[in-house]
Amino acid sequence: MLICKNHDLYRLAFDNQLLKFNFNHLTTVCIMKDFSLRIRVSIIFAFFQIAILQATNLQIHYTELMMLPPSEGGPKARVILSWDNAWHNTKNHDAVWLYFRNNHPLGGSLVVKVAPSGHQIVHNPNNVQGRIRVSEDGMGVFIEPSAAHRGRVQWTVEIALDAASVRATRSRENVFSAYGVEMVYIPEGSFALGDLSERGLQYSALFRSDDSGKPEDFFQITAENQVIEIGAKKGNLNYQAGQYRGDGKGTIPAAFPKGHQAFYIMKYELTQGEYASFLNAQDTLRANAHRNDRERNYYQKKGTIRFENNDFVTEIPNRPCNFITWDDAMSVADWAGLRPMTELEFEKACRGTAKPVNRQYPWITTSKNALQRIVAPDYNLTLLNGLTEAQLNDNNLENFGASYYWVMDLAGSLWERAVTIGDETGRAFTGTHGDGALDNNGNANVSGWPSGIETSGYGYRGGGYYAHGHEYGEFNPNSPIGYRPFGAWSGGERTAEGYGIRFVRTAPN
Ligand SMILES: [Ca+2]
Ligand SMILES: [Ca+2]
Repeated sequence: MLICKNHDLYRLAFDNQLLKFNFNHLTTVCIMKDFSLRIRVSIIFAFFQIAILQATNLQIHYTELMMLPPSEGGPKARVILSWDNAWHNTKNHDAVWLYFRNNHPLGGSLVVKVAPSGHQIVHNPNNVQGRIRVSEDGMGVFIEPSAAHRGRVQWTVEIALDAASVRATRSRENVFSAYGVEMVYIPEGSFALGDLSERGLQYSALFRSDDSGKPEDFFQITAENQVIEIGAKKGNLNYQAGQYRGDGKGTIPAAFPKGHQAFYIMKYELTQGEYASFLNAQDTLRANAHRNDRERNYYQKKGTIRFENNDFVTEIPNRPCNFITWDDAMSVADWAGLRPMTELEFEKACRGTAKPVNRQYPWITTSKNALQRIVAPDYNLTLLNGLTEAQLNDNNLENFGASYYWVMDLAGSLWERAVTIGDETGRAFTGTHGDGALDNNGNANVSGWPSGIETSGYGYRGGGYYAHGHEYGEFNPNSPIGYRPFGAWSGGERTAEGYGIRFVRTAPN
């Protein structure tokens, strides 16, 4: 999604003009200003751009790399970003995960880390109180409304960059780029897992075992470092073991992410626009390892990404991204500094801290009759009857298919892939975040992450939409929170039309 190259930018920068670039129905406005003042004190070697559009219109209007001397705080990124329908209420808030790369025009994406401190909001035209939380590993920052608010936010932020990583990735050709993705904050707190309905238990929902292995109650998560024994013993976590559902045994160690600690989860499923953006940042070899546009029936089954003029483009960037394997998805997560969620985090993000109700959907009720968010005949995820996400509130979650925390589409749209508690590989997951760099083949290389197809370590939750004409059922398109008939099925070829992904990140301390 590179829109300008460096030499153009140099020229344009001194023209003091307002430029508009049209891209995928997305208008990126670059306000070119007089930099003469700043040039007196610093060298601007490159600046600009990349905008990722999401359903609430996240826009990164403008990015500039300012090479300030150490006496002025060292290198900084200046970014103008905005999105609609942001919120901060008594329950939680949303956020944008913002991160930086130096990308070669021919592909090749190098991490530019952020500094531990020195970040600030420098312009706040809508007067929305915001804050910037920096990740301990320097992979990026969360920018979020920090006081009661509902509606649009726009901020100009200056993010202090790690000088060493700027030096290491800087070249005449590389283009400094900012990426953002909308997230939802899931607060720290105890919660309960499971579904005790007869149907839920048949579908291997989780429960607290009595001494004969039968359910005696929902299972409580009371601490992040809780060690959980699985199996038919009083007080254990238990479920009906079986193929695709898990081995029904083992220990979930202290380090396994349980959803008790605060974390951020993507507000929407990974979109085709975001996937195209990921592919564009990679060199040819790595992009080829993950491109999905050449798969059989791709365009008949909701795919929209095309390779044109050496760029991956899509005219429908907001459509959820299908036709990706777990490994494709993990490459995006590693590159973006995020990680997969666990199936325990999935349940927390769905229902929050309230006691579970049998056969409950993420919108807290037990019915899907009021759902107004559907996959339309044109295959776009659509709100019916003129609803817009600006109207979403705690009393109409079921119209929007929004979770207790306002995470969208956790049931329905595409199936959610999550690290499973149902096998040893999954239980060994410790929640390490991606570091922005892929291996030489373009694959994720994070310690402890599951990989492969029909191997182990992950599974599916929430149900998903396949194609028009499929009979509706308990998994098409929406599934109750607790059902996990494929909770430990680590399958899914790249040609699968109904499987997607979303990522999470543990909240900074
Ligand atoms: Ca989904
Ligand atoms: Ca890596």
